[in-house]
Amino acid sequence: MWCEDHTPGLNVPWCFYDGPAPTDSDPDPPVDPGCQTTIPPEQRIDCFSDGGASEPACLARGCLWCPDNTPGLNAPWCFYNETFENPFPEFDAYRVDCFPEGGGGKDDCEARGCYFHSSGISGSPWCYFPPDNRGYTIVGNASETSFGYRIDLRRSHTYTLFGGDVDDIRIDIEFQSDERLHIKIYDPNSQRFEVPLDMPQAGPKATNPLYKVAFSDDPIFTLNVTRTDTGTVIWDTSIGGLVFEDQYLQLATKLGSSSIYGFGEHEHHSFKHDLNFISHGMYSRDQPPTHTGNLYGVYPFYMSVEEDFNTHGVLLLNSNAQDVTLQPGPAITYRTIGGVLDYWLFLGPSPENVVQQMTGAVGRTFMPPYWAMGFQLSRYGYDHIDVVRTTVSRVQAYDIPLDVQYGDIDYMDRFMDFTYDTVNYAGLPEYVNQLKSEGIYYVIILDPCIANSEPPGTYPPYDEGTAMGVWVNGTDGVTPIVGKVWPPEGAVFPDYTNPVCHEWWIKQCLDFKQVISYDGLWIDMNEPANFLTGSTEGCEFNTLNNPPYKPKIFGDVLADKSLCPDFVHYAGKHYDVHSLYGWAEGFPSLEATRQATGKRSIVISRSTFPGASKTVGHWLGDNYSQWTNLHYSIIGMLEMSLFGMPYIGADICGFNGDAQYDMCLRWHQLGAFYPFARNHNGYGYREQDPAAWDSNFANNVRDILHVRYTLLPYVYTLFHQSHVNGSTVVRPVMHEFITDVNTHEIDRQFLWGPGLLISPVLEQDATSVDAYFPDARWYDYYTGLELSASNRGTTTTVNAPMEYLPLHVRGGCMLPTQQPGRNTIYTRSLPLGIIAALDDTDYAEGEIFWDDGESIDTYENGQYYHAELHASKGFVDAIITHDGYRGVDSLVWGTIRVFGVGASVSSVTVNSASHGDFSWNSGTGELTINNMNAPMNNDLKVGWV
Ligand code: MIG
Repeated sequence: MWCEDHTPGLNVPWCFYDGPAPTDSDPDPPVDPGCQTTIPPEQRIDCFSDGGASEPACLARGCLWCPDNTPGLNAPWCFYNETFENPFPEFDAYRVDCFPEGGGGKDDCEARGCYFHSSGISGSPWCYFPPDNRGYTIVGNASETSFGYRIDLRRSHTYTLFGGDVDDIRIDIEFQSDERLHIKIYDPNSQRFEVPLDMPQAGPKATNPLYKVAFSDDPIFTLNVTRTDTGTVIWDTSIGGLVFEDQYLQLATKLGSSSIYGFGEHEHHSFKHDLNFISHGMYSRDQPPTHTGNLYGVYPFYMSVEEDFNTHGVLLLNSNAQDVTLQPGPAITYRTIGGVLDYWLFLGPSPENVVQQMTGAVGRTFMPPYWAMGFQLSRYGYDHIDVVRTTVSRVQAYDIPLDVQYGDIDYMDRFMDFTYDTVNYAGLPEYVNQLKSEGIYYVIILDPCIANSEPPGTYPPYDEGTAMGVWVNGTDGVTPIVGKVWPPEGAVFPDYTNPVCHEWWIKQCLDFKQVISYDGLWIDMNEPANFLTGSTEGCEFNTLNNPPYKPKIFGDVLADKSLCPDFVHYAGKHYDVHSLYGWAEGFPSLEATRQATGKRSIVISRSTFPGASKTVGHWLGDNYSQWTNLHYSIIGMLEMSLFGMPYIGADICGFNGDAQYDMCLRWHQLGAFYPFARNHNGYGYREQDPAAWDSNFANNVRDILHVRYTLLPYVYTLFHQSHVNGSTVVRPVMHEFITDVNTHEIDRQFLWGPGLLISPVLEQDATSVDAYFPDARWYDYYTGLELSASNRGTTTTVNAPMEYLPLHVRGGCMLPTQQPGRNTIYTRSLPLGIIAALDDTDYAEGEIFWDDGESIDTYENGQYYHAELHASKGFVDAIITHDGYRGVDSLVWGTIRVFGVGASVSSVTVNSASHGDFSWNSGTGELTINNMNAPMNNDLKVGWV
């Protein structure tokens, strides 16, 4: 044979024997017969699914080796000398992977007590749990208890996946309320880690539950949850796969519907999930958004819309590294490597009910101050305080609304918390006070970590923290571990699960308030992030740091970009509490900034967990200055709404990369409707604040922010409702129109509350939007013109030239408004107003919540104003239902816009007095009443004929 070969360094002969070379003892060796099989490539069963096949290794397994390069087929070259029948093809879509770590040939599979069959569905595992054996069986009788059921189970087999099997487990099924069902699967003989959230306790069994629970033991234990009035399956664990090992807990269940939303924190590319064996890993991580990658926060929560449009939600309260796989069955498989299986089911039945019930259990959002509704500006890389001054001034020069300016780590001295750079940021304390006098608040970033090698006595945060013993410790439980992050020279990690750490942190924040008079805190890097793997010493090799199953998360090891799992916190091993780090930091941070300012304040946090919104808002992290990221930010917001995190937004114009003009302008239009509306930029990228482009850009941003500011009383009222009832602020369209399946996949449009539809342009060069309008009356926000009846329930192309954001008000809704201005300090004394959009019955209603916008717990203390708004043919009123805030004594109602007034209007009365300043537009049907000057502390009654 002659085959040239140029592999560097190999020096193989170009002329060689075709087969084994002749030797003295065997001068004529047989030629290798080559591959001999009648099995066609498409029917081959991979004998080397664990990867790395070679011919000798393959033959050693007794399998066949036949290279095949059929394009598109990807046939295994090493395969079994047989084909396997699939006895249960109808089960392909439900299969629960018995080799989740990858690999697993037939023998390895069967050694786990699992089935090995080929599958007709791509992505369906070939090694899967048998549905009807290999599980647990009931010990004795399942007992009915005062709260529901307690069931003791025993392992029915001797197989194992990763060892550490728990033979005896217990399930408590608590009928906590008619809507809330708690199912906890745990080890009754050994205390395992449980998430320290203050969850509702079991009381007497609910009397009229929306759910029914059944179980069977034939031949293994399975659990079945259905909706009482429809019989719809919520959960049905009869697909097998219940595993309870020390470091591997798994539960799989059939679902009654393929309409699944949620799980986080991820960058998802559609709001509604693809169930084709897609996995979602969860473990908090300093990770710029990457499709399907585990990001900063952890939310093991999904919402499901049943086929008859009832909705339910399920929370797995577990903080260990974990993943879920969605199967097309539909089904779901949960896998976590620690803790217990602690499920909370919320039966809705509406999507808003589900979010209200979930937040009712984990905790509802903090009430943001009014100024937090305003526009906010930030960047990483204001290298000098003069750059901040220049930026703020030019934004002010264009009269662009601005409520909050941020200080990123640039303000610090060598990136150390509780210091500022007295060279490049000389004069910062005075500048912050100046901003405040102009009505602009200042929020500073704080990273968790504290420099550990300053000369003793020069850096109190470290000295005091060390004295109080507040750091995360190594495995001995007493020696603080050291990482490199911000600050990069070496830092210790505060253990926010320790109450003593709270004291220390609050004191540092209070002390620093004397230096920089900040108004709120931005807590970053709290996954916790580390530029090293584990610590300066790395990590030991052990079962916590190197668990037998690593969930489908980024990094070769759990310690990647973070701490070693065997490090010790007050509340447990880092292994268990890792994803709770940011959640735990939120509490003392809000407490600190509240004590420091004496006001309601805000904390914005990067890593969050269910219940975190009690103390913090969240931004979607280090996104990219790319068009695709506009769309993803809507999906991210919608998901955070489901997770009960309403104060949410993405970095407007993107963090990573240089923004471009059109994209950044469109992004301001979209971002004007982020509840947390902040333009933030990464280090070294081109300036992207709204005044950094040209006057056309700046004027457009001012205009759209004026629309936002006009609607601030509405969004503030939505936050009040979220704080009190747990409803969403940014609301999926689906939530309001659940019986319209066309709304179930909408993730390019979103609502503010029930009444305002936002349909932004998300693509380069587009000058129109294909917007879906569910069946309702819709009015153009700007002109009051009603959408034509023939477009109801259809996708309609709406014009959207460069300077225009399509906004529509829904018939039936009333939105409180206020005259816009350069920031909320000014606007809060301007006249308020009302937009009333009449529905098919010529009716509309709404409400307004108003208080001083900054005191803590004004609702709880009764120091607020609340009015119900009503409108119909011929009248609008605002009826006060609570009058506990005297600040309204100096406020007036100014303007009312009524949409959908079909007949001409000849006269108007305001509180019984004739009022001449009105107009009715025959082209649009909008009645506008101006300059009413009606006192807000009286009921308002406006009539017309
Ligand atoms: O290593 O503080 O996500 O918003 O500007 C980067 C600097 C640390 C990450 C945050 C980003 C912030 C940046 N921080």
